[in-house]
Amino acid sequence: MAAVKEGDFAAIRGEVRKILKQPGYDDGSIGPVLVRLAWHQSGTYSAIDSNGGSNGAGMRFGTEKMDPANAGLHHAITYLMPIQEANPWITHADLWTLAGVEAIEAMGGPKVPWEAGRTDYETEEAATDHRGEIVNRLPDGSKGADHIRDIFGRMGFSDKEIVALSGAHSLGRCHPDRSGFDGPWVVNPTRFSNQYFKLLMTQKWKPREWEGPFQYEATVAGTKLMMLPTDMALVEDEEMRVWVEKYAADKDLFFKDFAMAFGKLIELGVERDDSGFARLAKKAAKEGKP
Ligand code: CCH
Repeated sequence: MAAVKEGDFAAIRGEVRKILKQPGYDDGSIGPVLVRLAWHQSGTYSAIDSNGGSNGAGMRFGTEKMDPANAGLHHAITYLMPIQEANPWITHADLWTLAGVEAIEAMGGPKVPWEAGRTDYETEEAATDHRGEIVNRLPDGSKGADHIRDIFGRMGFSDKEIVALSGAHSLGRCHPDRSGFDGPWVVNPTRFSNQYFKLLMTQKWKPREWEGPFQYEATVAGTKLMMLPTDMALVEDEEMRVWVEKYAADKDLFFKDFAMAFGKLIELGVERDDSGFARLAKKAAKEGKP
C-alpha cells in the first residue's frame, strides 16, 4: 500500500480503488461490504440521545465489534487496514466512510458528498464513554415497516430517504454465516443501479422453503434472488411504495436522492469545529481522556 501525501484524499480514493477487485471474495469485489461498513458505522446514530454515528470508528472495539448486526464487517476493516497503516494521518472513521463513497462511485453509482474531519476513539474505554449504550440500534431484517420507521426515524430520516437508502441492496449479498439470510438481491450485485426497485415491483416474491430464517425468493435469468421481510415492507407500505415506484421508473432520481441520503448518513454524529476536526473527540482529548 502506498503512502500518499498527507491530506491527499483523492490519492486515498485511488488506493481504495486498487483493492476493490478481489477475485477470491464473494462476487469478486469488496465494494458491497465497504458500503455496508460505512452504513453500520453511521447507522448507530440517535438524534434523541445525540450519540452514536460515524465519528470514532468504535467498531474496532468490544461492544460494537461484537454486535451480531456487524458480523462479517471485519472483512472490510481488514482490507482497509494496510491503507490506514501506510497513511496514519487519515483516521479510521474518515477512511471507512471515504471507502464506502468511493466504492459506490466505482461500482457505477452517484458521487456522494464527503467531508473529512472524523476522529477516532483511541481505546475501548474512550469509545464506551462517548458512545454510551449503542448496540441494538441497527435494523432487523425479519421485521416490518413500523420497525424500519422507528430505526431510521431515530436517525432523522423520512420515508423517502429510507427507501432511497434501501436501494443500496442493489449491491452485495446475504451470508448465512453472518446474518443467517442467504443470497443476492439482484443479478449483478457489484453494479450500483435501480434494479432492486424494479425487481421489487415486477417479481412474484415467494417465501423460501428452507431451514434458515424467513425470507423471500424469485428466480431471475437463472439466478436465485432474495428479499428480506424489511425489503418487502417497502412495497407493502402504501407511503413507502410510492418511492419504490418512482425509483424503479427513474434511475436518475434514485441516484440523486441516494447520494443526498447517503451523504447525510455518513455525517451523523460528526460535529466539526473551525479546525475541521470532530468536536466531541477533541473535547475529550482536552480533558485528558485518551
Ligand atoms: Fe443492508 N443488509 N439492511 N443496507 N446491506 C445486508 C447487506 C447489505 C438490512 C439488512 C441487511 C441498508 C439497510 C438495511 C447493504 C447496505 C445497506 C444484510 C446481509 C442484511 C441482513 C448481511 C450479510 O449476511 O452479510 C436491513 C434490515 C436494512 C433496513 O431495514 C442500508 C440503509 C444500506 C446502505 C445504504 C449492503 C451494501 C449489503 C451487502 C453487504 C455484503 O457484504 O455484500
